[in-house]
Amino acid sequence: MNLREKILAGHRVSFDEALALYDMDFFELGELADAIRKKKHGKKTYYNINRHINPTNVCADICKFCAYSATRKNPNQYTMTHEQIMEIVKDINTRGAKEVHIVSAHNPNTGLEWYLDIFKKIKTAYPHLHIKALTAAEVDFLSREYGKSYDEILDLMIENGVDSMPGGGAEIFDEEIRDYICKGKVTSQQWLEIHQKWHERGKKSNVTMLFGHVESRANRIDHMMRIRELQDITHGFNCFIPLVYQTENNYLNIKEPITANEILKTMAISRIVLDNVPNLKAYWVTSTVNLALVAQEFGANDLDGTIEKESINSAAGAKSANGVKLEDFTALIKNSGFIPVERDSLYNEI
Ligand code: V47
Repeated sequence: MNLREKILAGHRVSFDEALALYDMDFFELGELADAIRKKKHGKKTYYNINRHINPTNVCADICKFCAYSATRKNPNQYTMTHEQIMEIVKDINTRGAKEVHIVSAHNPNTGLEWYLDIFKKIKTAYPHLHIKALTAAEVDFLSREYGKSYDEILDLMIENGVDSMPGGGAEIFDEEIRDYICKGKVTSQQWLEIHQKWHERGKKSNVTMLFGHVESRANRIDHMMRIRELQDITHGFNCFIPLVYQTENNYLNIKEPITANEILKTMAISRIVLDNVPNLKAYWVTSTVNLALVAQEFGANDLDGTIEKESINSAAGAKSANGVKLEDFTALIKNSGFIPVERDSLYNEI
């Protein structure tokens, strides 16, 4: 059985086989990923109506790829009050949002309550809104800053109304690359441990991979393998989200952005390797809307959502600061030959 036949028969690929997929014919690779996508999701492309809120950009960590945190590269520090956050939530609630996605920098000045109380306030006022909040990097920061165990922080999140965890902070798990791009932040092992503990509480989360900077193809495959291994144990990851590195306003100084060809290959390979993760998100914020639409034919079955406002990736050059209109979004999915299906945050169809 050759590799193509093996994949079509639904067999799992090894590290070496996954790496070899980068050398396969581009369209043949796309067809393989598309065949798996069709088997799992047909022509459906999921989206949700969500709003990203990034309540503070003051950060104790210094990740080289980040243009969002307030340091020398971005002197405009801000920290929202809970009243300001509640104003935003009130507004999006009246306009039909089902999910609020809250991710902050690691701000040592606010106190733990500032991070947690906002969830309780949102949940009390809008019990139907799904709160996706706190990356494993934030959990690790809060644990270190306030002398609490991961278990304690995770239990506090649940007590205060967090429903699921976003996939941020995974970056690249390879320790050498990680040390170079974000030394001092949550380690790979800790990131996976936090998600494992979250899943053990019966909760779901996502997982990202930041690529297109200094990592190699082998580093990407290694990243996927570590996800697949944990997912075999917990089955708690809903979605894999490859985030395309944005080149502006940060200290990585990558002159050559990754090509569309390499992005689509990586998407397709992740669909093949991550046979136990149900959804693959083409996050249009970092891939552009156009490429996200093409990625639907390379394994992606989820295009995130309308987003409305986004600060982390737009600070690094992504054209996502003001989101995208719902009618435009669904029309684009339809015009590219797929069926837009609104989902809730746990992938139930609405
Ligand atoms: O963890 C930071 C990334 C992430 C850059 O779970 C950058 O549904 C590209 O995790 N270029 C935050 N990326 C965003 C995130 C996310 C987004 C959408 C959906 C979900 C989900 C999660 O943004 C960070 C980091 O990896 N990031 N700087 C940059 N220059």
